[in-house]
Amino acid sequence: MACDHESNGAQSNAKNNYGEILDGALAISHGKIVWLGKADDLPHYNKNDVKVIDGQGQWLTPGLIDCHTHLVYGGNRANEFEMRLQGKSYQEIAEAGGGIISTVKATRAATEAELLASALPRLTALHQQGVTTVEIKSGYGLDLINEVKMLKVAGQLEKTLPITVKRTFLGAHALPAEYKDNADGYIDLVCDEMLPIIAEQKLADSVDVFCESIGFNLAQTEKVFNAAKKHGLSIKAHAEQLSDLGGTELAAKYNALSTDHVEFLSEQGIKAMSAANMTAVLLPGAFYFLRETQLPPIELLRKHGVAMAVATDVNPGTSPLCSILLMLNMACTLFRLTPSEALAGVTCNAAKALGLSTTKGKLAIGFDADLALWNITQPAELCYQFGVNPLSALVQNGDKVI
Ligand code: DI6
Ligand code: FE
Repeated sequence: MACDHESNGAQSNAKNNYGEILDGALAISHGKIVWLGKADDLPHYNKNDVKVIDGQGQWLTPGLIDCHTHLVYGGNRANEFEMRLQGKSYQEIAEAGGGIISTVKATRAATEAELLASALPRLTALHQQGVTTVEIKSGYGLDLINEVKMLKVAGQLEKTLPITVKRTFLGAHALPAEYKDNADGYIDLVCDEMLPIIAEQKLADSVDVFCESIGFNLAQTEKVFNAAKKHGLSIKAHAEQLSDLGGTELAAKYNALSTDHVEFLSEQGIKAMSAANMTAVLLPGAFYFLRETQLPPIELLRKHGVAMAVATDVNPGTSPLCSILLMLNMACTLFRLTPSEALAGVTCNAAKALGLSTTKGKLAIGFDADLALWNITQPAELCYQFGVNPLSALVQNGDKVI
């Protein structure tokens, strides 16, 4: 797959390279890959000492990684979907108490158990399509108690399903009603009260900000990045989704892992990402669901050797789509990624976007044995066909879980 982004050169998103080993074999010990190569070259082993899984000629890939979701939330927004189809705009719906704030109300009203129960089918759907690592953001609590509640639920999900969960604190997602007209006051709350406690209780790995005209401005975003840095958390940004505010260049200055969405990203922003070795996370589900027309600058990302990840962005407002395989298809049909690039986007480049590029997202010695076995005849099938689930086995940390 198009994974050699470490070279950080123009060829880094090589268009048609899966790095395949035909008639291959792979050995696992203590949850790690310890050998891989041609089956004929497999070192001698004693059949009584090992458990053998016969792949029967199917294709084995790394377990898939969904590096951007908001899958813990209360309620849903199907009513707003209907309203939009009857001609109401996103703005009108938000003014009538809908939008992100309606999900905040439902999330605050839900107990941890209720949030867990509603998130589980969404995560299960991803898992059944080969996802072994998922990132889950907070951002529908918007106060300490409810942001902590969401992050705890994300942690419980990891204990409920055999899946690795990375958590991201997105307190700076939207302005809660009680801080209307006081965005700076809310950012102080995020930086001075929420973030230190969340970091201390180890409830998150990263911090994210919705840097946008309808989100938070550059100065507010920078405050959150500074606080994240101070507390040793890595940084991500929702930026350049609806306009080009320059959030990506700011994120690059703070050595962020990724900028996500990026439809409006400029070449200057891309150069900054390349210099900071950041990943661009493409979210074709939100592009599709919002009927966005501005395409992300794929050709320029290729030109500057910026690694591209692909994720679902599962959320109730702009991407209620719990299918990583659908995202593979959309990344190719809507964004014109090659299947090799799209597959790199849900494996090695998704790992990079989560700071996991030395342990996950590749079939390589020393990497975690997270593996997906597919009943397909060529890798492009994972991007090409949709609606039939070709997953035939899933291994997480060396254990067969499907
Ligand atoms: N960008 C998005 O597309 C989602 N959040 C964000 O920062 C929207 C979330 C929602 O509408 O609930
Ligand atoms: Fe998002």
